[in-house]
Amino acid sequence: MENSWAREQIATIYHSPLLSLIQQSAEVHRQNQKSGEVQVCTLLSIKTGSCVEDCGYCSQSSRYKTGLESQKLMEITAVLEAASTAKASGSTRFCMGAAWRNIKDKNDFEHVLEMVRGVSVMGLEVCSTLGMLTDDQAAKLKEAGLTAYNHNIDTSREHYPNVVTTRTYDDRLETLERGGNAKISICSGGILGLGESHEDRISMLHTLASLTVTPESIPANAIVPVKGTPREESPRVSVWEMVRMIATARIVFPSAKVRLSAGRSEMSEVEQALCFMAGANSIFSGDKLLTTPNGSVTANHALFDLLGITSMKPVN
Ligand code: SAM
Ligand code: DTB
Ligand code: SF4
Repeated sequence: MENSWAREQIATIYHSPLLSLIQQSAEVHRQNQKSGEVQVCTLLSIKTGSCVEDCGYCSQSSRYKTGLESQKLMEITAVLEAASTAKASGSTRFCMGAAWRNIKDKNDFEHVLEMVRGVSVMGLEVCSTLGMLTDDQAAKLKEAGLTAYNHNIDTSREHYPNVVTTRTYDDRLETLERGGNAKISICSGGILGLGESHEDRISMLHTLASLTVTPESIPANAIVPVKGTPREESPRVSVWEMVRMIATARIVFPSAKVRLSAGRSEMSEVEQALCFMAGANSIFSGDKLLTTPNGSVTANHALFDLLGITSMKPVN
């Protein structure tokens, strides 16, 4: 059902008058999910920097002088400690990110599998984003207890070559396909503020809606301009753009989590509340995303109290 959208239908929703779009998305949200419930996730960069890819927004690409300190794969115990702290602070999903083009077999992958197993037995949902996957790696991650695999398509097929040149759009779709075939939930979304048009945003949603396996979560990131990258001068994305995108995503994917991701710490409480009303129902909590600052856990608790939001329970 969810993946039977025609591009024109998505375009019509996207271009609706903003207030009526928000009303419609809030209604879809209320009918399909518990509104007032938001999933709280924690991100951890388990391997940082020195990435061979050239994603034009990324602090971790070795092509750009961003001043980021690289770190090899973290120790398993340190990762499990971070997951335990995340759980104690109220997160129900733990997402591990590695600055790899693709997962290499042998030691590093075995360590990641161990991390996945360890986080999974804590009763947290486990997500990872490790670059491109093979079928065999996907099966092993699933077996270790991985809930979801994050791999963003970032933008439309047409605009993509203006953002990344070292791997293709089809490479990304193939990885998503592999995760889905292994029965891992798919987490895939994109970034606003990469110089894309409204048509690109609509196409991106249409691509996501046309995947063989419908995404279980859709991150909506606003560009975080990182000094030294080609996107360092990107202007801030207006909250109205974020709200329009989130509301459209909510209507197109009624059962998915729509995650208000990068850029949230730049938003006021009122702006975040608007995003929740438009259908966002997942956030990253904690001081840091992967390499850039995020709002504090205390600020999140205060916002949830203010808005009467409760934290979603894990599915596994
Ligand atoms: N290396 C892995 C990959 O690319 O699949 C995982 C890590 S990558 C940093 C995860 C996602 O974060 C990217 O696909 C992108 O959508 C988002 N992201 C990275 N840097 C960002 C930035 N400066 N602003 C907004 N989103 C960003
Ligand atoms: C996603 O879409 N956003 C998160 C998560 N998936 C891995 C990452 C955001 C990264 C923002 C820039 C940084 O902190 O390096
Ligand atoms: Fe590497 Fe991922 Fe950053 Fe691209 S987004 S440069 S693949 S870490």
